[in-house]
Amino acid sequence: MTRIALFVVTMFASAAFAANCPVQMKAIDEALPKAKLDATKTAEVKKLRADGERLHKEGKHTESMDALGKAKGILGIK
Ligand SMILES: [Cu+2]
Repeated sequence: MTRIALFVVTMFASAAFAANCPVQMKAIDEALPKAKLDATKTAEVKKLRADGERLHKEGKHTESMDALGKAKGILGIK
């Protein structure tokens, strides 16, 4: 029973993450042109954004959200 419940919770969690990654990517895409970052930071955000998209496509939503979260951190958005 516990295992099934855990599985169901995991499924819901990954579905939520799956829907959330593109939202994060969009937020980054919108914030990046407006952000006043130096070249190094901009490159870092772009790299994390690209990593996030790749991980999302690979189904690694937790890792994707992690990378996208870091990019948002640099941009100073939530
Ligand atoms: Cu995802």
